[in-house]
Amino acid sequence: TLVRAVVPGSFDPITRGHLDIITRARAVFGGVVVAVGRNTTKNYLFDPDERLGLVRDAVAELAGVSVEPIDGLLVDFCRDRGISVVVKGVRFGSDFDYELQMSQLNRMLSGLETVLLPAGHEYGTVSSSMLREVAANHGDIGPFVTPAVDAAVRARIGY
Ligand code: COD
Repeated sequence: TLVRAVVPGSFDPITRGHLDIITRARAVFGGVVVAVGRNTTKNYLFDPDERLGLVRDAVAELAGVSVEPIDGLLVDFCRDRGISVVVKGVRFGSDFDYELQMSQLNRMLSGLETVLLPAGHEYGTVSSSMLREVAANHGDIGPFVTPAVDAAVRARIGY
């Protein structure tokens, strides 16, 4: 397929769960644009440029995957690039409720379609917020992230 998809997220920081969704989205679609955005209800550990840099590093080896920041609405980001599909990962029921609500809003705003991928079994329950909590208490998040993300988190928190 030549159809490209956007995989949006906060990526604070990017985890192996996010990487699984990005890799699987790329296997289904002809190209993937990873959009590093802002959820105004969240407090971030890393600023937008840091999150963008960590995502770029994590996907550097994946062919057909590019990374860009989103400033405004996801629907405008997609329209500007001629992309009509967004891919999201779903871990548990609460993700589904949230993604269902966002997908209906996005489709009413611009016709943007959402494809939900079930989380993979290996990293399916990992969340950036839980990893931030583990790291804040100086735990080891190494198995769940890339070495560069592990180093960046340790440097930020100081352990
Ligand atoms: N396995 C599978 N999927 C996962 C995993 C995992 N372990 N961890 C996370 N995911 C999925 C999430 O379910 C989500 O689909 C995606 O990965 C990104 O997750 P986060 O937590 O990094 O990102 P969010 O949910 O904070 O991102 C929100 C956006 C930035 C996408 C959203 O706020 C947005 O679209 N912002 C732009 C402004 C806008 O248009 N707002 C209105 C939207 S209606």
